Amino acid sequence: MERGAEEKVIRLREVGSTNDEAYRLAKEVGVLVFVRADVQISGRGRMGRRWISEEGGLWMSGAFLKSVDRDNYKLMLGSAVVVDDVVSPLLREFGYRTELHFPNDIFVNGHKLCGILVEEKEGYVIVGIGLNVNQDEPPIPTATTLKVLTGRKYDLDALAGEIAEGIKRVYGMPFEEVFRIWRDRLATTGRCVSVWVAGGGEVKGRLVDVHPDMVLEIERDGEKLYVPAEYVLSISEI
Ligand code: BT5
Repeated sequence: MERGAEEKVIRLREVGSTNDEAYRLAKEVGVLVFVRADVQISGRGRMGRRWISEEGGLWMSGAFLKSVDRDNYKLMLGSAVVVDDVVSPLLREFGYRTELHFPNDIFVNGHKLCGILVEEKEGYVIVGIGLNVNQDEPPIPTATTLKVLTGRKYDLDALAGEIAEGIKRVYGMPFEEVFRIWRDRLATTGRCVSVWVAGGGEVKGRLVDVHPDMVLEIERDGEKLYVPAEYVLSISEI
């Protein structure tokens, strides 16, 4: 995606969750503001999971007014593409390739580098980016950080500004265009996955495709199954 002017991101020392701060500020100030915090004491992932947010990582959020129905999906998918665009050139020179996993995780060498949480509250779509950057050690064994991979330290304000600017641009794009870019980049397509479906248990099969109405097409023993993304609790490769 194209580049424009970097956004200013408000830096806070320690918060519960930047998603809550971004929402509070958007309501109070009435304009879109991005915030980042050095530390989150109750950083969260999807479905109540915990997100470890110690110093050195980039923990940032922005709260957008929801104007059309699919703004949430547009921001959910588009922000992953934006972060991927920002980090992949930094990693490429060290011989690493990023992988986008459904719906918006970024992995390198099988380890999670970035997770994204999109929440909705009273007309707002809140996008939270968790990117492991300057931590010397991965927060958990299944994770990685830019520093662990490259040995370098990165400017968090500059990364935050680039990401904020990119997400703002995505917000102004049509859903179909964002979806197409995301789907072309999704590494999970064609792979064998285990999908936990709300109210439906585990489905194992090959992820054939994700359709623009956000329905997953899964092939299991020659049979096609269609699972709407909102019912997907988790998806992992097998
Ligand atoms: C996510 O959830 O991947 C979304 C994470 C979003 C975090 C950002 S930080 C800024 C904003 N403010 C917040 O409070 N949240 C957002 P999920 O797919 O549910 O993944 C959670 C799982 O990832 C956990 O159960 C752990 O296994 C793993 N995990 C926890 N902390 C991690 C970290 N720092 N790096 C990599 N993996 C982590």
